[in-house]
Order: sequence, then C-alpha cells, then structure tokens
Amino acid sequence: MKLLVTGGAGFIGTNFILYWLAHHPEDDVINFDKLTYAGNLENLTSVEKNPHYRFVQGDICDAEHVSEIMKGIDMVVHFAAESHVDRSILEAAPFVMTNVVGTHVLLAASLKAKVRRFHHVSTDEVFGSLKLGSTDTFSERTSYDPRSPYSASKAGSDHLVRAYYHTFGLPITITNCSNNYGPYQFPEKLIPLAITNILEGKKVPVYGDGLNVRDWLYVEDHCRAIEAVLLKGTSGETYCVGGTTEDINNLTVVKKILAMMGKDASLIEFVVDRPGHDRRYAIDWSKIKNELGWQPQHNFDEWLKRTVDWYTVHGEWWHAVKSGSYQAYYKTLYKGAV
Ligand code: NAD
Ligand code: TDX
Repeated sequence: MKLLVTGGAGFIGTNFILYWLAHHPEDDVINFDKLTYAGNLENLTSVEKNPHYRFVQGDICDAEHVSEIMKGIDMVVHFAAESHVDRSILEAAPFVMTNVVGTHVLLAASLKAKVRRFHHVSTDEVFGSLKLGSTDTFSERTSYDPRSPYSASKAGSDHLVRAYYHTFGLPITITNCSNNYGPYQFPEKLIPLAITNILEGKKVPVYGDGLNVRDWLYVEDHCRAIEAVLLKGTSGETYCVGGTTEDINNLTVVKKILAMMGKDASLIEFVVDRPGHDRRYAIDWSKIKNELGWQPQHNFDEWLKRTVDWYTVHGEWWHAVKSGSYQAYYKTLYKGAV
C-alpha cells in the first residue's frame, strides 16, 4: 500500500510515520510537508534512508504539485495544518488558507486520483466548549460550535471532507481527537512549553485561573486509532478519539510536571487569559471502542513522566526549535510576562 502523509514533519505526523513504518514495513510512505516553523525533518532522520520512505517538500495549497504527488496513492492521511490556537488569534489568515483551502486542494486531487481512502485528522475543538463541572462529553453526534479561528478553520475542513463523500462519493473517514502529548511536540503547546521552560529555569505561563480542562491523549494511542480507522473503519464515518484522563485542569497538569521535575508551584506565573478560551473538553470514545476495538492504553501520569524524560534527554532538539523566530513569537504572545 502507498500512503501519502501530509504534514509528516510535524508532531503527530512524525509519530505516525515512525509508527507506520515500524508496524507496516512493506508499505510505502510519502511525507508531503511545507516545512513551516512547525515542521522539522530532524524528527525523521532514523527513517530517511528507508527505501519505503520519501520526503517531498510542498504546500497542500499548490494544486499542481499536489495532483502530481497524488499519482498512484492508495490512502491519504491528512495531518498538515496550522495547529496552534494562540497563533490563530494573532493571525488567522494562514489558518484559513492551509486548513480550509489546502484541505480542499487535497480533496479535489484525491477524487481525481481515485484514492481508496482520504483520512482527515481533526480535533475535538470543532465542538466548542463544555461547562466546567458538568459530565457532558463530545461525541460524533455533537453539533459543531467552533470558537477560535483555528477550530473554525478545522470545522470548515471537516465539512468539506464530508461534502466530498456525500456529493462525489470520495471514500473518506474523519477522526476528531483531543489534546495530544508526547515526543516531538513543538514547545508552543502547554506540556512541552512547561517542560522546556522549567529546564531553562523559566516560569510556566498559565492562562486565566488555570481551571480549564483538556482531555489528554498520548500521541501513540492517537496513531493506533488512525491505524484502526484506516484498516477497519467505514467510509463516510467519523470517530472521536480521546485519552485516559478525567477532568484534569491545566493547573494540575503543570503542578504534576513541576513535581516530576523536582520543582514547586513558585514557578507558575498566571498570565492574561486566552481570548475565547474554551473551558472544558471531554471525549466519549465509545464508538471507536465498540466498532473498531480501539481504546487508549497509555496512562497519563506514567506517559507524562516519560514525556518529561524525553525532553530532558533531547535538549538539542528543543533548543534548536526554540531559537530564532520562536523568540519573537514568544515575546509577542506573552508580552514579557514570562
Ligand atoms: P504541527 O503544527 O506540529 O505540524 C503541522 C505540520 O504541517 C508541520 O510539519 C507543517 O510544516 C505542516 N504544514 C503546515 N502547513 C502546511 C502546508 N500548507 N502544506 C504542507 N504542509 C504544511 O501539528 P500537529 O500537532 O502535529 O497536528 C497535526 C494535525 O492534527 C493537525 O491537523 C491538527 O489540527 C490535528 N490535531 C492536533 C492535536 C494536537 O493536540 N496536537 C489534537 C487534535 C487534532
Ligand atoms: O502557555 C500556555 N498556557 C496555558 O495555560 C499555553 C500555550 C496553553 N495554556 C492552556 C490553554 C489550554 O487550555 O493550556 C491548554 C492547552 O493549550 P494548548 O497546548 O495550546 O492546546 P489547545 O489550545 O487545547 O489545542 C490543542 O489541542 C487540540 C492543539 O494545539 C490543537 O491543535 C488541537 O486541535
């Protein structure tokens, strides 16, 4: 089988390619990635000489290049996106371009190339925000209610993917998953930002009152969920994917990391809240469990610790990532508060 993975040099795409080549060594994987600030080929040096792996630098908005690369592809696994909510608040246009227009370019090319499956990797953020203290969860039946430019652009892409299924018969699947954590995550996201700031002796910025809740999913569990959907999922279907945590708030996550690193709460800096900050996410993943036999296997405390250890050992990786344009972004977002 020949897979086209878009955004394979980013956090989840990298983990997916490493997972897929290890578990399906007979398959060919093309990694099509623009290499934005979030893309890093250093992540994939262990497979760059694998004859079943090929990297192509390109933009999913480039219709000519995408249609060229699509020839002979069996399945598309679409990760490429602008993925950080805070950046979408600073500048929304690249999110509309890559997440909406880029996804449409891929859909049109996939239809023309008659791919067997177009799998779209999406997010629980399209469902909006749940009430703190409630037991409500997001499921495949939840109405869309995106509240940031990021989640609105992902919602737009989800609708286009389903439109190509209903209108043109393109075989598609979608996964809407919760917050991933693990190795190779860009240190703009809460967990790697907290770990690397602590390693640098800096404070950890916590937005607002720190009581916002996320559902945390270890990245390998996410890769296994996509594998299950590609191999056993039904075309036209959506699957919600979530982790093992139950209503754990950001402050608790940061305190856990501090304790794991032998530090105390004095390193926490409460900073101004994110505009439109979604209060609570929680995922009901019973559909993918009942239909495809998937469930998360990685316990949060244990794999958070292993994630802390990974960043501690891979100082060279994140030091390189945190240099250059990252510094300007950090200053603009946190306005010198941390
Ligand atoms: P990331 O920001 O780490 O990586 C994105 C990758 O896409 C980068 O390698 C970047 O170079 C590439 N890219 C960006 N624009 C491109 C373009 N125009 N053409 C080609 N490549 C381009 O993102 P991630 O955290 O790995 O997320 C991957 C996908 O999973 C995204 O679609 C995101 O919406 C979704 N998702 C992420 C999470 C999470 O917690 N990280 C949760 C749910 C869903
Ligand atoms: O410095 C910070 N301080 C802080 O309190 C940062 C960067 C974040 N936060 C809070 C905001 C959120 O409540 O921590 C929580 C997690 O924030 P992020 O890591 O930025 O993730 P989130 O906004 O929840 O979105 C993530 O999960 C869903 C991914 O970035 C998305 O791509 C994915 O779709």
